[in-house]
Amino acid sequence: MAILLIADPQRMQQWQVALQSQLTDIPIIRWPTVPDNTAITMVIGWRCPKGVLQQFPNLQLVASMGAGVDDLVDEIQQLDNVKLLRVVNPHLAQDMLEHVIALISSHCRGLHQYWTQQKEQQWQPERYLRFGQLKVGIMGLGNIGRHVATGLRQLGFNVRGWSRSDHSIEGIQTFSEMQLSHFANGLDCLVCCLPLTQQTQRIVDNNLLAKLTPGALLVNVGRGQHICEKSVLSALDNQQLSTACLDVFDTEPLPAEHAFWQHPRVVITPHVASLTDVPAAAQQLAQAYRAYQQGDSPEHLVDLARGY
Ligand code: NDP
Ligand code: OXD
Repeated sequence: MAILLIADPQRMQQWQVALQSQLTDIPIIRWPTVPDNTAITMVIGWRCPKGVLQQFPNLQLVASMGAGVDDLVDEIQQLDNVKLLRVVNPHLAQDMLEHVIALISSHCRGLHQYWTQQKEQQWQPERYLRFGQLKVGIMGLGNIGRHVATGLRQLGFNVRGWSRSDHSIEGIQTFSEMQLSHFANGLDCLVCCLPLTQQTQRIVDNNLLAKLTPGALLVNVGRGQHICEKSVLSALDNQQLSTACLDVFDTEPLPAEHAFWQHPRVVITPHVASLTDVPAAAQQLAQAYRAYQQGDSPEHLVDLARGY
């Protein structure tokens, strides 16, 4: 029995150290040096090359090194009896909340605009917005979105949340799948914390953006494929959006020729909104591995039919 890591060398190095300290009796191997494919019972990966998992005939568990599993779901569906796990922990949710607070605060205070004006030595004071004046909508109320929604509520924002099923969260107006347009109507800020599935692909399109208050802020921390890029660019150009803060992209790293790089009102962060805390995540996955070996069901299994 052995666990195989598949990711970039730096990530594999961190994970190997963290996992080996939890699972001292299990060989932790780094792709692509695999002495015996039949020994691999678990793969822990990030952006695994397509088709690679089929090489391991005794594979039982696959885990994502992050919260998102969109690159793994299709492949696991092709394999017999392989379970998929993802990382869930409070650090991921809190770090995401802090990222979102930074962006929305900057929007309220016009910081992005002032940084641009500073380059031209322009002095153009404008009244700022108070947190309580903003209606913020969070798409996705899972481990991350729910924490972001409640954290923003505690800061005084008016918060709405949208999810597939019904949720009840104190102080937050919640909407379920069929109520998307009602949810989006009149929002000053839209934050996407969704997982990528067939249902959520390109969900931020012309129709959705048109429901927001003119001059709204868009924050995408889900996946690049959640937004329709053309719609976002045209909403920026016609002032329906004042700023788009994008952390995730169709292709990462974002290609050099992409229009987002040069757009004065696009704020780009390189998929760092919330980074996996490797020791905490390794502890979760080591426990899952042990539980599975003992015949118990590990925590945080992905529902393959739902896709998240
Ligand atoms: P969860 O699975 O815990 O939550 C997903 C939420 O999305 C749930 O509330 C779910 O609804 C809702 N949802 C799913 N499908 C739909 C749909 N069709 N319509 C409406 N709501 C839907 O995921 P996490 O909160 O842990 O993570 C969310 C995503 O955040 C990840 O998949 C990843 O893409 C992204 N992420 C990005 C990071 C970054 O650094 N940029 C870091 C970590 C994560 P319901 O509650 O009803 O099931
Ligand atoms: C992600 C992550 O899913 O970094 O994006 O965890």
